[in-house]
Amino acid sequence: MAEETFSIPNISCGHCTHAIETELADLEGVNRVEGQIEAKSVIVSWDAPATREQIIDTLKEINYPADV
Ligand SMILES: [Cu+2]
Repeated sequence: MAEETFSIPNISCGHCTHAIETELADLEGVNRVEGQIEAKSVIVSWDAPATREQIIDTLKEINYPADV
């Protein structure tokens, strides 16, 4: 299992983290998504078939690009 904390500057409120959590949780293989409003970050745990690239691409698509 992989886990990473992604820094996402566009996070400003609970709606942002909720949108991110919902979208990432839809990806097959993603186990856990925990948004942190104050830290403007999201902790993601995943297994195959999900990939780090896929998570980063999805964040970009929903207009919450990760600062990587
Ligand atoms: Cu928001």
